[in-house]
Amino acid sequence: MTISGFAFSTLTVMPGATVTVKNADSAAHTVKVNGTNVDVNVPGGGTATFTAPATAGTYPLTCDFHPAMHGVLTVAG
Ligand SMILES: [Cu+2]
Repeated sequence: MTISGFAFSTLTVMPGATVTVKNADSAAHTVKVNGTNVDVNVPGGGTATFTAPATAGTYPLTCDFHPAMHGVLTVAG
């Protein structure tokens, strides 16, 4: 997954996959996977990883720092 221009790229992953997030912005972001306890900090110009949910579904993504940021993570069944 990439964060660029204060926007999350869309991504479909398998359950439990390790997801790498690359932040192309100079600002720090978080990836909060709503409905789970995942909320990782991604430094400006940096990367972070998290484990995708084990249950298939569509999970809204938000950023703690920028309430206007919304994305979607799809976990394939
Ligand atoms: Cu952000």
